[in-house]
Amino acid sequence: MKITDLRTTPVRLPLAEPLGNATATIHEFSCLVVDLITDEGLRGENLIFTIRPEQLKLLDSMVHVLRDAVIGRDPDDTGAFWADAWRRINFIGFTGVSIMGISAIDGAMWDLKGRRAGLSISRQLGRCRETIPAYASGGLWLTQDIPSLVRQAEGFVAQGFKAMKLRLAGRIDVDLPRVKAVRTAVGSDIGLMVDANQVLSADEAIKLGHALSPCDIAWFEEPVPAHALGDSAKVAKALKMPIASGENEYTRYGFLRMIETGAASILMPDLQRVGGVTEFARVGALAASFDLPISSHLFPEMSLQLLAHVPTAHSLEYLEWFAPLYEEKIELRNGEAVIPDRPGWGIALERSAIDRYVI
Ligand code: SMN
Ligand code: MG
Repeated sequence: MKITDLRTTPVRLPLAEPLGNATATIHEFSCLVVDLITDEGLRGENLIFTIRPEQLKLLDSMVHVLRDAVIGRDPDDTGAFWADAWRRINFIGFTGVSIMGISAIDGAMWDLKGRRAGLSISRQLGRCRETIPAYASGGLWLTQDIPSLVRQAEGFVAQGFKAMKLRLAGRIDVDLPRVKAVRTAVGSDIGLMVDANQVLSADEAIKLGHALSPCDIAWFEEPVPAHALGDSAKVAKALKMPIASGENEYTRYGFLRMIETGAASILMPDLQRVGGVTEFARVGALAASFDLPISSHLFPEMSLQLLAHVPTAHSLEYLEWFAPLYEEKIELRNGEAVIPDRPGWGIALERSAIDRYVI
């Protein structure tokens, strides 16, 4: 069996309510569906996205630039594709859009390989578990006031979530009352994470971390700019609460630097930025070598397959952003997500929904 075609479909997914973190207010997602087709008519699929519509053509171009690395290959040869694509991006760079292009094709190839074998991606990689704790991340935005935060946090608890994440502004006067209100509303048994989306200096982060520590913070995410690994390590040393980071990190080399510098003790690879299934699994092995927990960033429907496999998997970031594009919803049981064991990703894109939102 050989891969004979690569197709992309641009999709615009509008949001009912804008959502805000410390760096952006998001009104819509600009997605790219990536399909690989074989000479036997089998198809493998993947999804990447950007929050800025004007960047979508860049993602699309990058995927097509890597076309020659995948056309003609056997779908099982994911490692060979990855190595070939890596060699091809030498001149344009080993991070950023280059890796997003690799991720997009790599994931579609894994889906194809799984469908061909009749096995889930996690079964092909090797499964460690059937379920994974899911934390509620689709809410508690900066665009909400305190009564709305409290209402939503209580709703998450009622849905069975045992943990949730709140976005920070990066200012003690703004953040402390918000975090306190949510902690009071959910009680002491619920994990409460906070995410500063890189807006603080190390000293500011240490001050804010100390101010928030009576609220029993499960992790402090991206306190400082993602590239400032030394600053992140300084924050990690100064605070008792764990530092989580990695959504803006690329490939195993990036995660190795994070580990070596002590920048974070909870690693958060993102399927689109880390380098796809192939590289997420490698980062999983790297994390396991240091006994460091892994929590996935975004893409919950697909990340489940990796969290099944990674020995030190900690939690799933659960949100329903892309749920309208999928045939099935993630099954939640008492705050845990059930990891599908159906061929490929195990949760397929709904083609009529793609047609509805196509640009
Ligand atoms: C996040 C990432 C992208 C858009 C909005 C929010 C956030 C997360 O950093 O961790 O989900
Ligand atoms: Mg984050």
